[in-house]
Amino acid sequence: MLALASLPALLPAYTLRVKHPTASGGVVELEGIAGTPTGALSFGVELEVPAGQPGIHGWNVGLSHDSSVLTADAATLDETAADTLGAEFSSVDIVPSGIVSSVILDTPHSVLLPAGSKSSVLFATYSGVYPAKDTTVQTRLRLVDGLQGPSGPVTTGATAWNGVSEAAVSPVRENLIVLLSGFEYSTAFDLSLTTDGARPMGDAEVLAGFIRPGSQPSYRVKVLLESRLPPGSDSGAQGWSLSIEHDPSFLQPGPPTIQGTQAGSLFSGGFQKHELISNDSGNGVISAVVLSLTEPISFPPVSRNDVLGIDYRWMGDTSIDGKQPATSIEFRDKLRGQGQPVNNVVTHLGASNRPLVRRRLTLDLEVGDPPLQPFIRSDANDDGHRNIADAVWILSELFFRGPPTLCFSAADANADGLKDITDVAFLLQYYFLAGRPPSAPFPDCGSVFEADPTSCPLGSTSCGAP
Ligand SMILES: [Ca+2]
Ligand SMILES: [Ca+2]
Repeated sequence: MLALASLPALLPAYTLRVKHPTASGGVVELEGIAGTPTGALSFGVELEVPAGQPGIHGWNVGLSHDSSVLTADAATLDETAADTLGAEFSSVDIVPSGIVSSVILDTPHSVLLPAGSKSSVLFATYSGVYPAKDTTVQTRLRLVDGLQGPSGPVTTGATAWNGVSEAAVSPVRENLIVLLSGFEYSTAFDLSLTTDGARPMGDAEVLAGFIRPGSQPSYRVKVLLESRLPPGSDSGAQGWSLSIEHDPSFLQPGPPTIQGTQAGSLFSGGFQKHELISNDSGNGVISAVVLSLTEPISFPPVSRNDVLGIDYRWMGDTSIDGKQPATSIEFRDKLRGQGQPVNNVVTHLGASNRPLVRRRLTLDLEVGDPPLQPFIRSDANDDGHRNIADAVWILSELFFRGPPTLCFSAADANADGLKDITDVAFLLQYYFLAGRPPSAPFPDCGSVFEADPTSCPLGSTSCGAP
């Protein structure tokens, strides 16, 4: 056994750190349905060798957990430095209340964790059960001394090699606090996403349609909040927070707004904050609204309201005719802006509720010109005849609650994109005062591309299929 010389103090510290991908400031918060298993929770331990310090030749790790909260299911050195550097000796064992591991890289000291490096030295997987609704249990994964390994108590630390002799080092220990929180889905509130023309299909709203080659259309997406509180409730949703993800390679959102929504019309002296997010938490929109901070304003207990509008611009490739791009916009908890990660939550009587049915919006598109429905401009009543009856039809629709013209463009006699009294006057001029005739398609069925591709839907005239 070599005598261990002590290293001078005040040099940059070696650090042994417990890690999790979502840990922040030494805390990892995990959330799940109350009473259900957490599934596999994976953590790592990392050894940092500071620049300018001797390399590391071996280490012992004792990692303790509270076995009343977490169960250690697996511990491995695969993919750690012991594995990738082919350690001469290594062991890892799950023992009561912890995991212990010892590694020696090689006897001739030719293999070291070098100065200025960070290396994984242990991976461990735990499981537990999420606690009761709205409660949090706190536990710690701690680097400790004295856990009983197969060959005696283990002292957490490392051995450095300065080229001449070995020296024991005591890395700074960065433990991790683990918070497990339980929630239950609300049966009273649902959130969904929709846009004009979208249809429900399974657990999504689906917009199927065409994108003209080279175009970048915008879609006004609405967030809908449905409330189904029990009979006798005298108030409904008072506020909510939303976390909505999209794929930035297909869509770019504009500023979210409550203007023009039912939330916007009820909003009175409340709180609102909206952010576009593009960071390591994801790409999306977060929004928080409280309808009023001073008055008991809420939605009706049983109601369906739009609460947010977002214009998404299509950013996907539309150069290839026939391409069929598809993407979804969906609720996903934990997008993070300037504040804490945001969950999708609805507030009612001061308590938070997690909406259960959370319908996403899928855009299922095809690049190309949409098939056009043939029509006769001016034949508003769709009887195949062109005469004064069409002028009367439009007049009746506009002013006497007459039946609607199914193909908007047929009633747009002067082809200015509007359906109004001017079209009536235009037709009377043409039929009785030698005014100019309607523009194509006229007098026979035909197709033209109108500025609004939805103005003459398929099947809306008797001119037959395109
Ligand atoms: Ca007609
Ligand atoms: Ca018109």
